[in-house]
Amino acid sequence: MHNVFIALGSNIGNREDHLFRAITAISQKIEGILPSSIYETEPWGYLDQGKFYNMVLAGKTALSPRELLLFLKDIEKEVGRTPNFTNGPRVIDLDILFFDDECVNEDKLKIPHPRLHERSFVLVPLCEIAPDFIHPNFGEPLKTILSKIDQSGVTLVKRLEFI
Ligand code: PH2
Ligand code: MG
Ligand code: MG
Repeated sequence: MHNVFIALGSNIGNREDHLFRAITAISQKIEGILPSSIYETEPWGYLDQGKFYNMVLAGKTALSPRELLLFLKDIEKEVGRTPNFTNGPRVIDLDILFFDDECVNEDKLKIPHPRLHERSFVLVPLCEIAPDFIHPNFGEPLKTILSKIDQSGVTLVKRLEFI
């Protein structure tokens, strides 16, 4: 079994409902899910869009990195995602952050997620559940990486329990 971290985001429609529907589907192939809280976050990259709900979760899976990617893409479709421009609004976004401490560098799959170290909407929830996890590319714990970036624009919405 592999230890994985996944980021979830939504900024269209009923954002909380989209997150919960995604988690329910994810739990079919990822066990022992540990969710972070849900945060409301200012849009990053493309600013002229609604605020996001973001969270992360940790769990264990037997899937390979590519199988996990396809599994998550299927769930994005099922929850209602339609194609849009880079960094634009989306019903649901599911990104692989870490897969054990593996590094994958393929056209359509980069692990660790190449921008997570500059995104407080990912690092704040990540540090809630795994502050001491060492980033495989940087050799530093996540809490150290978070301490170097601006954390404003990330507001706690709701605490979740073990699922
Ligand atoms: N996702 C993006 C681009 N910008 N901003 C926030 N706050 N949250 C996101 O999940 C997000 C974003 C592309 O995936
Ligand atoms: Mg994303
Ligand atoms: Mg994505």
